[in-house]
Amino acid sequence: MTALTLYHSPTSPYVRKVMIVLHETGQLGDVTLTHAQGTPLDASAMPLAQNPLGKVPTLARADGPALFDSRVICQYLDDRAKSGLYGSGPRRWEILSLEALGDGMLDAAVGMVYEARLRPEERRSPEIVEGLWAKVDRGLDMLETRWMGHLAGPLDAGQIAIGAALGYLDFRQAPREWRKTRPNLAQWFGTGFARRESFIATAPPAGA
Ligand SMILES: N[C@@H](CCC(=O)N[C@@H](CS)C(=O)NCC(=O)O)C(=O)O
Repeated sequence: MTALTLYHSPTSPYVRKVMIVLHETGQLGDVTLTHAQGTPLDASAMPLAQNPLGKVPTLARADGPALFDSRVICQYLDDRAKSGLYGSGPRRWEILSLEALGDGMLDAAVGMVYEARLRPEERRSPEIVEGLWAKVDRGLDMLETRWMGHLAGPLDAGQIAIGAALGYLDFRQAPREWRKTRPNLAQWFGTGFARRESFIATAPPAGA
């Protein structure tokens, strides 16, 4: 079997996607985890030789170039385990779109955290923060109104991305109360996805 090293941070929702796939496909034992954490302001502890973008997740392989980003890694792991998380036929396009939606919501939510943490207070922009939240908000509305049928189906990579995104909203944006106007999505998450062993086992450390 190929030696795999995953550059990992326990608070990264993109890493969480990959970890959920590893759990769900029974590949956890095939991967060594190496801690890496950084920001656009300090990439010194990031795997820059493997990923010049200085981001996690990055998956180093003994038999080929490192893989990034989370979408590529998740597809690689799915292919490696032949687990079918990306589906086939028309459903594949739905799954890829759902994953793109989850990742895009994450990009906006992570951007909000960077704005608050990395920028000095006097240079922060409430307009940018609200503009980023508006992306998340519209994404949540679309999930509630158009995607519940798909979410009710068997586990796939799109659902994993949405689950990781909702988990991150609870972790970093709880005061925004995303559940308030999305009862169906809240139910799918609370009574289904969030109860999966893979999701529980990959929770970010409290207080991090
Ligand atoms: N599109 C990437 C995003 C990865 C990402 O932004 N990861 C964050 C951690 S949550 C990171 O490494 N940030 C460091 C930086 O942006 O410099 C993916 O899906 O893997």
